[in-house]
Amino acid sequence: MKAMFLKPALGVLTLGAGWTDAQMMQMPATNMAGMQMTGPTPAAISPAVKALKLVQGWVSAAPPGAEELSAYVELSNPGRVPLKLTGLSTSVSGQAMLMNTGKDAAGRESMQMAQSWNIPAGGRLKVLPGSGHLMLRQLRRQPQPGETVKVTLRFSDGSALPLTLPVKRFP
Ligand SMILES: [Cu+2]
Repeated sequence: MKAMFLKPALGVLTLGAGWTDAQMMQMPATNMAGMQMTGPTPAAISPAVKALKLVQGWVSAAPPGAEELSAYVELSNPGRVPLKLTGLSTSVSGQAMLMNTGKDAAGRESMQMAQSWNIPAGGRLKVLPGSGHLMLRQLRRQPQPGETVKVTLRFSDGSALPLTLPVKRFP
């Protein structure tokens, strides 16, 4: 889908600082059109991914100075197509990954990067404390309770699912 935005026209106004509105109005339409740009292609999303329901989700509030933190989501898949979550990106971190958490043979807390997580048709994916988390690294800022964070989940079918998650103090 092609989307044309008016915003680039503001660039023309900035470049032409000093020009009167009347002069701007007289600019040939072709010149104006030449300054227009095609906006970024909207991220693809399949009907199956679009149908996913966010049952719950949040980003942990970051203590001062934190360089990484966890986010959690529970998704239900009402459709007949199994889906596979393969990664994510966020507005607040330079790097984000899927992490499984559990206990090692000695009973110690451990975590391990996951390549993907399946969301069965008619089933749920629970990325919740005790089982796993979305790990946000290289924080650009420390999200605080009351804020929201934009998270984009990526799927093996090429879909990108944008979510807005609240920030909560946890545990
Ligand atoms: Cu982790």
